[in-house]
Amino acid sequence: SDPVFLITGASSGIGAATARQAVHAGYRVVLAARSRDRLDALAAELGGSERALAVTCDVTEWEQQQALVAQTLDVYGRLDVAFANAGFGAPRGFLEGDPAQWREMVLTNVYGAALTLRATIPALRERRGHLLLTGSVAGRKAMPGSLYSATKWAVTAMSEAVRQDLNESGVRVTLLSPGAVETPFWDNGAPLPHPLTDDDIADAVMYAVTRPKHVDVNEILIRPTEQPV
Ligand code: NJP
Repeated sequence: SDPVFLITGASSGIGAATARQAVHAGYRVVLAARSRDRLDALAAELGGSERALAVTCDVTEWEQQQALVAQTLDVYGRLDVAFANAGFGAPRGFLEGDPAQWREMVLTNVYGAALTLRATIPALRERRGHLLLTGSVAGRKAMPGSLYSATKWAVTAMSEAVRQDLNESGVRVTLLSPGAVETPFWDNGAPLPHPLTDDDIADAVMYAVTRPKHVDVNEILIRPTEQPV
């Protein structure tokens, strides 16, 4: 049977672009996010239940992440690649940020990603599979006043910590660290004239997963050519 590629944050942007490319490359995909309608539309576009399974999942809820993996194994019988990609950036910094939004952001970007690792690793180990995370350039370089940046530093650290946990089990770990990508992440349009596209990041994901099994691409950092920091 064809290998299975699970993606959180699959309802738009980088996650949706990756799902399209993964199906094109011969994977069956599991699409996870909170927006049922958008997941259903994408699953239909990708060929329906033979190729794409839409699962409603809030990544901040452990039971929902467990159910996501359980449903994946029930329906498709295996899990080969998991992409912990769901996340968002609360606007404004330490001077005027909204604590309620901060709570959601920390839970989504940090705790949610950790739960995805926790839920998927047992099945990935069985397949000697591949784990990917979406960090950020902001997870390598602190951005002024940005708690978002701090959440992505946590993702960077998590990727290296889990890699060391997993390297003996044959599971590969890749961190994607993008600069500005034109997606709904930016409410009012990306802040650069020539941002990356969601497919630029999906290309990098597919590069990492299609290397030979002895090659573990640990991090891919990509900026739009004109992005200074
Ligand atoms: O943004 P967007 P991106 N549970 O808004 C989902 C990082 N990044 O593709 O739940 C489950 O199109 C949400 O789905 P829904 C960024 O930090 C971006 O740009 O239906 N899912 C949607 O599918 C993030 O980690 C840029 O609302 C949840 C998806 O997440 C990743 O790239 C730069 C959720 C967000 O898709 C993908 O973002 C960079 C939850 N609780 C890093 N909350 C950039 N765009 O410039 C949200 O360095 N989602």
